[in-house]
Amino acid sequence: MRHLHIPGGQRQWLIKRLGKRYTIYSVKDGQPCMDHDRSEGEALGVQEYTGIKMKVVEFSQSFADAVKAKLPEGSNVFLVAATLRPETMYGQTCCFVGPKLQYVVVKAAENSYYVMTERGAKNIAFQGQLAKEFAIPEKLADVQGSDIIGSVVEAPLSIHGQVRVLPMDTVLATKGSGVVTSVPSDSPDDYITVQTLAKKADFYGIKKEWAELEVIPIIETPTYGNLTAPELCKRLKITTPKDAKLVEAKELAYKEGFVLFPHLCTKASLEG
Ligand code: ANZ
Repeated sequence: MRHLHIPGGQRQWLIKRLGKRYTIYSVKDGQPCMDHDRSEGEALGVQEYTGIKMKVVEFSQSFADAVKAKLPEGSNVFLVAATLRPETMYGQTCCFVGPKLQYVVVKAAENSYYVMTERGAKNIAFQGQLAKEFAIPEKLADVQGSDIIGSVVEAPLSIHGQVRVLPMDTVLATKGSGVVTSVPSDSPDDYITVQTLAKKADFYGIKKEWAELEVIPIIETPTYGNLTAPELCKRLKITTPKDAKLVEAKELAYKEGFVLFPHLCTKASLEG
């Protein structure tokens, strides 16, 4: 599933697929909106993400309490993460939500419901991805991120098969779907967050082992080996998820692992 979002805060423009072309679309006017017609967000382009659907296979008690009674019996509920690195999904070890963020449950199809931020749901509604097309989606339930933590989701391509939903304080409400797939082998943000969660499991209200799934090597790079994110965190002496050097680490990881060598897989990941 693909969807787009407009970077940079709350905008009133959404994106609608017209024929085979994406365009900035005004919900208010019910038509495409050219750059010079916008009251804000002039010159903004679109960012394409890949949506990763992760079916909830075990609900935490608070997640079940918030949503189950509001959905038909036997419904499938998916957390939908937005990623720029779908090629790294083999190494997913958990799924992050922002504990303080609000999420909604919207209908995607018969028996199928998505969990994401209201903003994310609004964006994909205008791209034919939800049950009701070209309309502000009706939310069937609200749930706070902290209530979802501890649930188990299917990670469709991950070698681990099923992973836990864990808290990440740096998840932005204004980006993607507000749900993040964690790949600690290649994302320095993800690596340092799972390390911190494992170290302070009690503080975060999780079980230590939930954050200790094996970090899987996926992409071999000449400079950083096959565990780019751990190596970069070590070299740049990054020890907390709030470290400003993470911006530089992310740039270096993208440059090496994605732009230069997107196709080099390690034996382990191919055989896994
Ligand atoms: C898996 C992954 C693996 C990612 C990897 C990156 C590297 P930029 O480039 O800054 O746009 N992400 C998605 N939504 C997010 C949110 N609401 N708050 C915080 N982080 C979010 O970053 C895009 C990446 O940021 C996405 O790709 C996602 O992590 C994360 F080796 O997915 B990625």
